[in-house]
Amino acid sequence: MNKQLSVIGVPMDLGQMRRGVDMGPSAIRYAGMVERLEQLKYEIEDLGDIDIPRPEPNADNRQDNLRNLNEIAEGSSRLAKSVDQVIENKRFPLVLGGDHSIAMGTLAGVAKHYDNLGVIWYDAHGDLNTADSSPSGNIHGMPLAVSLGIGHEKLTGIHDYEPKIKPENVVIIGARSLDEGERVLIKERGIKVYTMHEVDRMGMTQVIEEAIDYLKERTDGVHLSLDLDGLDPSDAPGVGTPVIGGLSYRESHLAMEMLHQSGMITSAEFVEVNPILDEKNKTASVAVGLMGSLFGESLK
Ligand code: 6HN
Ligand code: MN
Ligand code: MN
Ligand code: MN
Repeated sequence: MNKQLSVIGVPMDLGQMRRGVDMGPSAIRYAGMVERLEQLKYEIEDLGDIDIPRPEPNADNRQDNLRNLNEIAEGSSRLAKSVDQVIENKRFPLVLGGDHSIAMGTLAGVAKHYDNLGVIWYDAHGDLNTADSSPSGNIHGMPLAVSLGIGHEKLTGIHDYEPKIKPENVVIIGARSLDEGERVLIKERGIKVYTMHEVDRMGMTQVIEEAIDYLKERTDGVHLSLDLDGLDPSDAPGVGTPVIGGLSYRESHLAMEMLHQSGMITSAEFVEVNPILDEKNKTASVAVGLMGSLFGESLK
């Protein structure tokens, strides 16, 4: 793994309705991220936080069922530039959210550097909605679709190219809340999904082994987009859209260790940590624990 990490915070809360997730990057840093990774002999540069535009007071921000469209597009394009530069500098981008809408910006900055970027989308949700299929108008439910080139052009065109990724290079893990339009897209585009049903039947070991083999065959880099609501709310309560019946900390810890051993992860983001909804910074600490495993902590 690249031993030079650049951390980028993204205090974005415009992709959904609950305030507080903009404090996710601070909460994760406060939970000891830098110290934890320094112990693993990484050289860490913290680039601070991306400046996120604030919406005009009283503006009609739900135009076209895309709440805060312009501000999110602008914030994401700033993030894309920063991530792009980090990779240009031969460093590993580690992005801290913020709600999951930021993945549009992260992927825009990363995917330019690969012919076939793979993506592991670790999440209770598919984040494959468009303005037409979205039940909420919340853009944090859309970033995977947008990155595939499906959605409003202000979003799909972030960083001036599209699509960022191909459907056959995506693996979703932990899904248990998919909207109707998302299911259609998964079938139509042939996106690989391990729902909780598969995780329960096969076990996390086999799920990750298969995912690694699948991505190894077809990709030249893999981005991990980890939404903390992929975990069960008992382990990660500080998220805006919790769904019961999720992945345990132990399963996730194992998944991260196996991904580390695969050596295939080339960029990562940890999103949806909301300290206001959390219990004593538990969810941020879980995020840091998972980073420890992803970046190579082991007891032997
Ligand atoms: N996330 N599918 C729901 C929606 O509003 O589109 C929930 C999305 C959650 C998004 O957790 O990143
Ligand atoms: Mn998500
Ligand atoms: Mn989610
Ligand atoms: Mn560990």
